[in-house]
Amino acid sequence: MSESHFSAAHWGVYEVTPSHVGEAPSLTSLSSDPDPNPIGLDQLDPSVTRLRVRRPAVRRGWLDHGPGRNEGRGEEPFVEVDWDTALDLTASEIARVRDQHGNEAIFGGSYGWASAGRFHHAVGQLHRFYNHIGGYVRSVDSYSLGAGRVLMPHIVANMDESNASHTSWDVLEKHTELFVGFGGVPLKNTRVSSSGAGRHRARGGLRRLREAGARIINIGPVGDNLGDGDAGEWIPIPPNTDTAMILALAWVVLHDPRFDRGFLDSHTVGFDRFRAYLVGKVDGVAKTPAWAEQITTVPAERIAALGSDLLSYRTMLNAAWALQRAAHGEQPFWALVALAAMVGQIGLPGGGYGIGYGAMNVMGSSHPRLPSPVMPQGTNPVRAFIPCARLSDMLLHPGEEFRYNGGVHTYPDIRLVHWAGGNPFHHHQDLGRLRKAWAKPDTVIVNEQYWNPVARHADIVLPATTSLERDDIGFATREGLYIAMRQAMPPIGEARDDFAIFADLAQRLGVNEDFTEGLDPRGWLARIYEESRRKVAAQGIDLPDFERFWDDGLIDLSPHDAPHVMHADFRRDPIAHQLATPSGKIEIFSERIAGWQLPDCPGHPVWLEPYEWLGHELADRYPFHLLSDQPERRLHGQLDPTPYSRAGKIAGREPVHLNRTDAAKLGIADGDVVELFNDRGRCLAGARLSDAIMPGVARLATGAWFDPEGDLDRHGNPNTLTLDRAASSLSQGCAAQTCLVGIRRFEGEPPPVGAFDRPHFQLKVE
Ligand SMILES: Nc1nc2c(c(=O)[nH]1)N[C@H]1C(S)=C(S)[C@@H](COP(=O)(O)OP(=O)(O)OC[C@H]3O[C@@H](n4cnc5c(=O)[nH]c(N)nc54)[C@H](O)[C@@H]3O)O[C@H]1N2
Ligand SMILES: Nc1nc2c(c(=O)[nH]1)N[C@H]1C(S)=C(S)[C@@H](COP(=O)(O)OP(=O)(O)OC[C@H]3O[C@@H](n4cnc5c(=O)[nH]c(N)nc54)[C@H](O)[C@@H]3O)O[C@H]1N2
Ligand SMILES: [Mo]
Repeated sequence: MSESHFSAAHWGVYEVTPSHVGEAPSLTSLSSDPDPNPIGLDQLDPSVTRLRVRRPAVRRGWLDHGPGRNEGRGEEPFVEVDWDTALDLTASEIARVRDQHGNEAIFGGSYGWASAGRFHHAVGQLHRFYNHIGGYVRSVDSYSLGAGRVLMPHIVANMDESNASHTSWDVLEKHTELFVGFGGVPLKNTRVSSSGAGRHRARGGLRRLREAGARIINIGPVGDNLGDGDAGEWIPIPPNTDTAMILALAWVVLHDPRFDRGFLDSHTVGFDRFRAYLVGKVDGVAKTPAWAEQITTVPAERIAALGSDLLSYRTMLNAAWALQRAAHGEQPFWALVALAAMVGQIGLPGGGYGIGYGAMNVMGSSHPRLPSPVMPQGTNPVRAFIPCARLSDMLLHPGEEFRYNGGVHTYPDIRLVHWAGGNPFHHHQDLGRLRKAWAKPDTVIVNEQYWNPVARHADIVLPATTSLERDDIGFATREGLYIAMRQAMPPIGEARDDFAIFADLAQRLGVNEDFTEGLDPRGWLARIYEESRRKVAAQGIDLPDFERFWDDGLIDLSPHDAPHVMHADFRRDPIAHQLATPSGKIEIFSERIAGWQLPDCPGHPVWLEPYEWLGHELADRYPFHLLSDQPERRLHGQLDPTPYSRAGKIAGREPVHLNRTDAAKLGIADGDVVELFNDRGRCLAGARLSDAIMPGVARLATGAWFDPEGDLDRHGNPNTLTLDRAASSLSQGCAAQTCLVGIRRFEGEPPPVGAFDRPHFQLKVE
């Protein structure tokens, strides 16, 4: 721990300078990052470290009465215990549930982002551990891309492939003349890439695109989504209505004299079915700009003009991931791909479609695509699973059936929940409902770094280290770096690595050798690095050996950068480079999906009314569409207590962005405490007035640590309000962006925010 070295985080790479013994090291951003961001630089501030879990802790009622007495979960004080006690209790409870109810009663989905680092990835360690003791009920897909991840492989490509193969910014800069972004390209989101954003490229990419003369359009409810100064066009559109506009653009393209079927005939299937729908042969409604205007409020002439422009220029059509995190979220993605196919530029430099320029840093990278170092997880003998966003449904409705991706499955009966590296009290919708569901299992075990809402809702809390407190390897897809993440400081309190925690649980359950394979962390790092190095060598790139890499600290792959065009091979030769869809082509109509006869996801893109939206009668009671978008100053709930995150709050509460005219009508001034409410819950927030948000829309970012007092969240967590209903029976994806709320000024003295208080501890009374 002597000289300066590196550490990777999802939001960037740090240069770490150790300090004197007993003092925190100092963190700065990677010097070669052209657009570093401040997230996490202040994570060692005492106001943050005071919230670390220092010792294992057990909920009072669970300690006194054992499993199954759940009333006090999330309410009772904790009792700190020593590691041996905690591990004995945990291992014997796992053994009890396994023996009495079987491994199908253990939920180990443990969805969440955990921390960067290829070995100590907490979720992976948990899965590996449970695989060695007979398996666990897993979760599939993500909250990020619930609907998209299930739909896209049927019609064009799987999302991992897609994310890693987007056309690079250097190509866009040279060729794109018109960039149309549904949801814009919000730079705040490009701060992050899973496993370690290296050098932040989107700001520069957008700027150079603009300087090269491209016209950039942001279509969405939020106006300031296009980077520096937001110089660009903004077409406001109410949330969840994009599909109607995209269909109308397709109608315009279809009726343009320049429309050419060439690409559709050679590279797609099913266009005629879609065409029949567009012109009204299916439901008697032609999807004209005038039709779309009624739904979207976007003037028909503006849609007509834009539709024509799509054919006049080299056009990139892009959608934010948020569009599919909604009721019928499959439709905007499918419609966008269909429209891009009709425009005919897929596979041409700078043309076609993008799914999430602006969702993460990785999109648009020109770094090489290499296989990552991986920690093997073994195999899971348990077949039962859930789509991750069906968590409460599973806990509340064991034995009930659900549809997913063409199949019918059954919710298992869960007795034990174990989470490491995720926070359901951050990520899940309708937290009031989740609390009821969460009270069902006999026992909840959580490995956590901080006393955050998920730790507070556990029975047994096992304190985990942070990446600064352990050795690891940083590597993220197309981020161009291998990072030797050398331990920068000793663990705080008695925190232990998740690997060590699971190794000790494995010891108590008799599978320690299988779990560790006799290797310590350094042994594992060398093994997974060397395996990755061999695979990379097969792609013609030589990496140094592990010792050399560890000494150097960083491998920079930029000398291997190359411009990239998504689907270029497929365009050139659709037979030799066929897609992994049933037909090998882009499926504008999918026989497979149509065959499942799902009323909420038919065989081609359609407009379906969202469960809640501004066009719904519920809007009379709850007249605001709530967007719960990604937070600028943190990653989800991670690092919410940092000074940087807190500096974005209004008197300690999360800001809710409101249109000025709406606020005036409600008598709300900038900085006021307001209450957001609907039939599901209530929360407080601080009003931030803006012209860059449509009337009728409210924007409250996720991530404020849930701080309930009765049915009121005092801090501003939008998941107190969101709807816990699946996007469709195809995907069962998260539909958080489909949510209506009412808003009023909070009168009187607002209750203080308690989210960052330390939990109440009791001493163990023998
Ligand atoms: N309303 C609404 N809800 C949403 C979204 C939305 O747009 N709107 N977005 C959704 C999306 S896209 C996502 S991806 C999810 C994100 O949801 P999560 O990924 O669950 O959120 P995080 O706050 O990142 O949770 C990660 C947790 O892991 C802990 N952790 C970090 N490193 C370690 C470690 O090494 N060991 C252990 N044991 N723990 C560790 C952190 O302290 C943190 O509590 O939220 C979803 N929820
Ligand atoms: N700083 C930071 N960056 C992050 C994250 C974070 O927590 N912090 N989380 C990361 C994760 S896990 C993910 S999955 C990605 C998510 O990436 P996204 O899902 O794309 O992110 P959001 O911020 O939810 O939405 C992006 C924008 O879409 C717009 N939008 C929302 N609904 C609609 C709609 O119906 N129509 C239109 N046209 N626009 C709409 C909103 O203006 C919003 O600003 O972000 C990643 N980036
Ligand atoms: Mo996500």
